Amino acid sequence: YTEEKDYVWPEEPLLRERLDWFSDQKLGLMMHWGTYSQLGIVESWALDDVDEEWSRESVDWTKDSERIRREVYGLNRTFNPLRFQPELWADLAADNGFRYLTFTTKHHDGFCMWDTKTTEYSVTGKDTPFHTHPYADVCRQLFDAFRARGVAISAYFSKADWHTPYYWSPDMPHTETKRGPSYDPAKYPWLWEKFVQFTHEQIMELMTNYGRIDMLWLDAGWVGPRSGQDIRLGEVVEKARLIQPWLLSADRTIGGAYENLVTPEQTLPKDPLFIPWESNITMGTAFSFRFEDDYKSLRQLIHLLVEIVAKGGNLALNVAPQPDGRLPKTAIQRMKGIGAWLKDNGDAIYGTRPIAPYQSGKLNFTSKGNDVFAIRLYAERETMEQQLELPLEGHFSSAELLGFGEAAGTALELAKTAQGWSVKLPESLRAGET
Ligand code: FUL
Repeated sequence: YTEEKDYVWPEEPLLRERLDWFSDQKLGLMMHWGTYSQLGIVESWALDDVDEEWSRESVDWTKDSERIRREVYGLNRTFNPLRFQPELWADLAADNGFRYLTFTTKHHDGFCMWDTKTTEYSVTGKDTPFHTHPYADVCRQLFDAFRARGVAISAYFSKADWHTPYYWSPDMPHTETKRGPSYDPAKYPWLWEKFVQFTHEQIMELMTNYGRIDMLWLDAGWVGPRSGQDIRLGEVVEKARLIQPWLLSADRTIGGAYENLVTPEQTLPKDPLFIPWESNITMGTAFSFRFEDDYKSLRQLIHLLVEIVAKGGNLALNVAPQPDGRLPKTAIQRMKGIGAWLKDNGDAIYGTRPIAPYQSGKLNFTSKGNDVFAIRLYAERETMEQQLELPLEGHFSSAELLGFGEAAGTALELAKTAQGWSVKLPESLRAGET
């Protein structure tokens, strides 16, 4: 991901304001849902048993195209999520402290989850059984439902598209270009231009017909001028901003003017970053639904959130819906657990900014105005200490307890020490569970 020194701050005051807003949100819900969810494997691009591989890098197009058509492109014919309840997803997110939704309008497989005129390969395309359902326009249903509950909308859109013949063309001589397109854009500029137009049209449909969109989350960082795959992104983002002037763009091309948000994936930066960023982290082991999956524990998830926030970022936590439209039971439990924790501790999370030091042992610090929050992360069944040592500079006039439901607001004994400050933890708390 992009380092601070390569980050380009936008000049427009509205965008600066929106970046500040973004940094206040702290918790987003990312959802990868599409026809690939039926495979129950790692990603839309992982075929057969090729896990975590950019399988198409190794696929020989001429040899494997039939197999790909059968295995992946045919998935629209069975996609029929009759148990899709957008209101329920939105309630769960809003009630449990998720401030924005990042939804896969189109993943690398090219299947569109909105009502597009650009291709039949979509939820409303006639080959998709779900297209007759009143909820067929999945993006509309989700965006409206989440927005109605005060959750902001981020439209994930993969710039690479392994379905359209404008990107993966069976008719053009195949090149060795890693991560596609299947042909050399320099040799076939007219075909590449078709792809550019197709991509612009799709993005503009989303930006024009789907109400307020706060963020355009562009995946496939390799699609950009540097790799000879220039889709003239600036042109389309600026066009989109005529309709959505507040639009933040998360391009992953590394350091470009349209990478307003930096998005480390399945990882967090070693140190705090003072630019707008979010870690995209899966609740299970993959972005897409898997039939059997290991979920991170609630404790792990909360620790992740705290560490990310202490480092100045947001957590976009990925939940992978089932192919039938239901959410996995464990995902629901975890979301509720996070929500319960945030009800008690949200003040130390939302709207905060990092301070130095951001961490000291198992203590994490955040700040808001004149307040500093110290968050002690406990392992399971760890004993609570009698007092916490806070290596903080500056003057503090009082300390109080946050969290712990009823006990919130309890004044804590505060003392100046040689290294900073210390607070005593009440005896009654120390008897309870950490
Ligand atoms: C990656 C994609 O390849 C993954 O499938 C996922 O969408 C992640 C957020 O970005 O680049």
